[in-house]
Amino acid sequence: LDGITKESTEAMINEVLAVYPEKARKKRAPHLGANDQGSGSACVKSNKKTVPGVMSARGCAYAGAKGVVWGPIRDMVHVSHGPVGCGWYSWGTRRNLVTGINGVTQFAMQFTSDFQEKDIVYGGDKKLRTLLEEAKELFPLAKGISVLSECPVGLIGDDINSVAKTASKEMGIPVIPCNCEGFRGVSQSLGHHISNDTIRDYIIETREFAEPETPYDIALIGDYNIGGDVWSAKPLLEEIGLNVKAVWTGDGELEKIAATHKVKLNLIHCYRSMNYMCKVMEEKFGIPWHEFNFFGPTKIRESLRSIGALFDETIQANVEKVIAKYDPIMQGIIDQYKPRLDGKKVMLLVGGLRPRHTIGAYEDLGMECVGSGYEFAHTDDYDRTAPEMPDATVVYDDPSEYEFEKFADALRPDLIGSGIKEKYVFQKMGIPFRQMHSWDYSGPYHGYKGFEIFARDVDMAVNSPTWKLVKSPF
Ligand code: ICS
Repeated sequence: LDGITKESTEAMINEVLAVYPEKARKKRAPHLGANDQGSGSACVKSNKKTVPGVMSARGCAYAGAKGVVWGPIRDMVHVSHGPVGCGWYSWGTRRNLVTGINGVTQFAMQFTSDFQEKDIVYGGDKKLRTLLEEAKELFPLAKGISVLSECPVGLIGDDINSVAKTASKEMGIPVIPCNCEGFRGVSQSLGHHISNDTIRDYIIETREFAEPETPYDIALIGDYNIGGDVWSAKPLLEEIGLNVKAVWTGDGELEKIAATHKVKLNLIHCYRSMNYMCKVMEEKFGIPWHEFNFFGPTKIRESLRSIGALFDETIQANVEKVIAKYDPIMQGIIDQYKPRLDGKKVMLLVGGLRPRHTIGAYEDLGMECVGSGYEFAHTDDYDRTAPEMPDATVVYDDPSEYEFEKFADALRPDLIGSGIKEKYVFQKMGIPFRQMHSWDYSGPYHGYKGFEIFARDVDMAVNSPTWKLVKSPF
């Protein structure tokens, strides 16, 4: 990119690191780097404990289990087991939308065991047992119950596994214990892994699909229906002739997830949160898996063709028909918004997937990504990021608020895409912002349907006349 070289990026990083005490500087330095696009491998270290004392945007293992993997399954009761706050503050905020009737076919409510002091002192197992029975009585149509442990449950040594086991037997529905206490690991990422393991141990292979098998049976893995993403991605996969038999886990159904060992192919959107189960299903049932990206027409086109290549000529012909149908519509959107966004610079910091997945969509609109990073990505995510980011641009892993602000000050982006904790800081600095976790109360952003909304939202943020009224401290 214009004006960005390996030297300029490294100088910028060194300037930011210079204010740290030596010990902190040594710890943070390997997490900040200049992208080496050609290498195709990570330029930073990752998945390490956050340096104490700095502001991190990370979440916890409970968040990765309750908020991310389990919460979106619509026909189960998900119990936040522990004090009330974790359940309350993780209720509805991820915008993983669901269909159905609340309390009848979907259960998007806050269920918590609401630990009090006496539960901490005497243990909460009895309370959990009572709660499970009450939940079953109040919501007899729920297909199962997940028990998601908050920190105290692990600290006091409660045995939720045995409570769940007996309750499940006596009540006749799956009760799944998930030991996802927030203190485990270094971020929400371990919560994903623990939840994948729990699906492996308690769910998969316990059901069969009702309909007969076809060669086109697939599962859509790692789409959580944020702002309705699944409702854009699933019909698109169906339009090319595939049978989407299960969705993990956006607007998901327990029994379909449980029968996924019968599909022919797993198509995975969010690699970070669900690569574990794809690998398990490959090893155990011989199901191949394939990564794809439904952000922006360029990546959608590439993805549809790469998916088609795994099937026969019928699907491949359908893919070309679908591309030919949507390309002109997408070009219309690009013609409308690109003149307003061409050459604008964007910086990204989101969880573990979206920074690398959305770059192509910004580029479709003529924008350039000048900085990118993750809260909790691992080396395999940074490897996948290298070819997507322009060469020599800055990559930051679990950056502190200070680092992110200093990079923004140096790079002066026209847009920042990150989370709620960053939003108001940057808006007060006069920088347009989009929340790229919740789609800023908009969405869907996946698929062809999503690109139109994405383009409108980005234009609305970048070109809003409001920015003329903000006095930037820069
Ligand atoms: Fe995957 Mo926020 Fe996903 Fe990703 Fe994951 Fe989280 Fe969200 Fe973010 C997620 S599963 S909740 S795509 S829907 S934990 S936006 S890695 S941080 S980038």
